[in-house]
Amino acid sequence: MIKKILIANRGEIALRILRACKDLGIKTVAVHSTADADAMHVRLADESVCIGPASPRESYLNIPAIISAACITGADAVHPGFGFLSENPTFAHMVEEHGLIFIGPKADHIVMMGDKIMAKKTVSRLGLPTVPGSDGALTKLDKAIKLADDMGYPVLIKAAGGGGGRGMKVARSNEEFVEAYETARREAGISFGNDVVYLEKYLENPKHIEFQVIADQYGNAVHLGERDCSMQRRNQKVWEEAPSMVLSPEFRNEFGRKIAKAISEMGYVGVGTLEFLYENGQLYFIEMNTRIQVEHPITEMITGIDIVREQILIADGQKLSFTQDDVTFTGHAIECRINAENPDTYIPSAGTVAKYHCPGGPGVRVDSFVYEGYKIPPYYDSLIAKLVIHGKDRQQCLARLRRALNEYVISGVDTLIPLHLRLANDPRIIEGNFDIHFLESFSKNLKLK
Ligand code: MV4
Repeated sequence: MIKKILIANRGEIALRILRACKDLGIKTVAVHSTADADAMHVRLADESVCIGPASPRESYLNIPAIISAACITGADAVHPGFGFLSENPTFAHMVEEHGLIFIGPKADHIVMMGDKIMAKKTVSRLGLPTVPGSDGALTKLDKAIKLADDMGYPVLIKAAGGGGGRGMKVARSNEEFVEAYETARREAGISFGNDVVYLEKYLENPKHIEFQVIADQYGNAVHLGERDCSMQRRNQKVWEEAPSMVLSPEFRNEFGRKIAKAISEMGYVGVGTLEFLYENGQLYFIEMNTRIQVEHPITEMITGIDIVREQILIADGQKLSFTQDDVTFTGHAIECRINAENPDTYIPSAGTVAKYHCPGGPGVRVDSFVYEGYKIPPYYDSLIAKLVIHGKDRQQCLARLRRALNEYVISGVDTLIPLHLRLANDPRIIEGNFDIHFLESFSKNLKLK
């Protein structure tokens, strides 16, 4: 049994992993930069190691420092959380090379899903629907133009090494294609060191639906339903929901089981999220994430499954303690990301938390690492809390969300709380009528007022 885990992350996910470890009686090692010496996960961990200065490159991305910390503290395993090194196959491999358990999928699967062309090919071969487009990389401009003409515009040119919305260019006509193609390749080469691009039919107004899966080392794979992550701004998720409002229980059951079967056939181990676009009643696969996701708590709220706990038990070589038939979906959950940002401009707002009061009561969970007097460092992402609400149905969930947002006190820095209150009171949101473009237009309209 794993006895000690080094948590190679910071912020709320570090605290989340630490809590799962404590529930399992597993010792914890926190690593931190000089800027995070006073962080909550450092205070609550059994041991802590400073791994470098504030800059992520010298601390949370510093592979030798993190592995050294694991070795000198005698950790058995390393949990990468999300972001930072969580989808870095070299890190996964180096951890294993040093005789430690990497709490995540095999490095080969991280590589496979990190290449968006290979990911689509793999998932398509396993029988899941993908967005129509090129069969592989676009290598010759004339062939690419012909394919785009044949597919019909608009088309989307995507970087194989991209993902999360980075490195995408829309072409709405033959005349726009060449510039979009050349810009996409140039920017991909600069951003990802890989200028390989591929083509997809551009879906104009989709929803963003992602399925959570979990698989043990014995081929048992289970889906935990889907999440609607359409409420995004510049590809940054702000508000997520489970279940979505568009899938019927029958469709969820059938499609989810197809996904789980594909994951099992791939020999995938650990937690994973398959991202789809939903349009005209169809789901189209776009990419797969091989890490725990920020929004995992809403799936936990409707299934009652502690996903981080299961991740650790899988890494420890244990069989999944539940089958697909054991998984049930109860009620509705919404997660609001509380970023330290201006609610109108989204400009990050670092500073000291003057007053802090958490909401509570039925159906309210707050995953946060801040406290009164905490100084929010400017070096990292602006997520300071996740407000996670559960209700018997979506309307009760929204009512509880409005109550909790009104109870939540964070002063001294700007936060997205006012934005979430506006969203939770908007008739289109209450109706569930939003796609991936909603928040951009909602935010623009606000600025005009
Ligand atoms: C798309 C798309 C429309 N058509 N692919 C953005 C993030 C990455 N997961 C893929 N993304 C998109 N891929 C096709 N063929 C629209 C987006 C997209 C998006 C997707 C989900 C949530 C928010 C988004 C915001 C902008 C673009």
